[in-house]
Amino acid sequence: MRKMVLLAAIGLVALAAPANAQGSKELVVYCSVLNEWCTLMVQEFEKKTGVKVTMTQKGSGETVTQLRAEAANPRADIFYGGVGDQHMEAAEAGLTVEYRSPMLAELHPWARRQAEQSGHRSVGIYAGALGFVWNSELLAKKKLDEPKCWADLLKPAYKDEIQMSNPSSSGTAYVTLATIIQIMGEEPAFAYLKKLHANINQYTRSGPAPVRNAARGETTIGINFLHDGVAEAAAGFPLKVAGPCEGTGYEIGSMSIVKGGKNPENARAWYDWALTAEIQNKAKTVKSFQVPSNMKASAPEQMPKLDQIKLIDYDFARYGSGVERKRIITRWEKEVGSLPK
Ligand code: S7P
Repeated sequence: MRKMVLLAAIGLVALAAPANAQGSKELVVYCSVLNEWCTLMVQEFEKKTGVKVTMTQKGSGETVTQLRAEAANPRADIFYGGVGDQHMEAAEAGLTVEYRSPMLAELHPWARRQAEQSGHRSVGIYAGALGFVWNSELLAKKKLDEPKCWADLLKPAYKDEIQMSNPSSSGTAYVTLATIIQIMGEEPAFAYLKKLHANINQYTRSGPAPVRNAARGETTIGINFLHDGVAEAAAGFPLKVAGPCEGTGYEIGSMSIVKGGKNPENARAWYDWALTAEIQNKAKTVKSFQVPSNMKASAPEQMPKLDQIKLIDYDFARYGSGVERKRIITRWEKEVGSLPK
């Protein structure tokens, strides 16, 4: 009888507390910033807490796809970094949980707004503007002008010289579509994207890929987050960047706690720690030059300042919505992505 009572009690405890929740020394992070930054975060967190971190690096679009696939049996605890729209999508799909970090008060209003708009299922960790990145040596060799405006990208001289990522897999590309729609209006934007198609040599799977390809001379121009271009320039590649003259959109790179993760206490510890100025200041040491969300952290010198770029009033609530996102991407696939080259 006593044995049965004991077994029942153990059963109840097991139900009440998720596996590994108490005293766990593990954490699984799906990381969507550049690999060097992911590795730095893992090393610093392990050093500080003694927790063993298992990290997988993937773009934010691909990470949301993976979180959806694993929803019945989640493997990850934290989705760190990546385009804020993707975190909104994950929140809307019920893949992440609400958490109000005590660190919220230290964050810029734009980072707190991401928290509020996602029902506190995510929070902003950095911001970065979208624009053009080009290989200045290749551009000079081909006697092409520097791109200054979205309108410039339609020039016949740029035929097959431009790369952008594919909105079906990349959050960066989705920000590009949403930006062009907000600047031009939807119908003119789609007319523009169809013309732009003639000048695109490849739609890459991941967002930062066009920058890497421009650095290595595999494309002349990329449509990217400017900080990714500045990172490759800092590594010695002949890259230049510019914000478009008509204005441009931006991302609020975000972080979320995965629903059903096995190590919720460690996830919250990572979340609070990742919002501190101390760790955010270290991103630039590994050439990640986004604007940090903690107001006490310093913005990297290397980046074009956000107040010197013509930023649009990006409608995160509308363009972060899953329904709108699906509608725009489906329309793009049907009307643009499927066009012959
Ligand atoms: O610096 C890296 C960066 O551009 O990559 C993130 C994101 O994972 C891009 O994902 P996609 O492949 O889905 O476009 C950005 O948040 C970040 O700024």
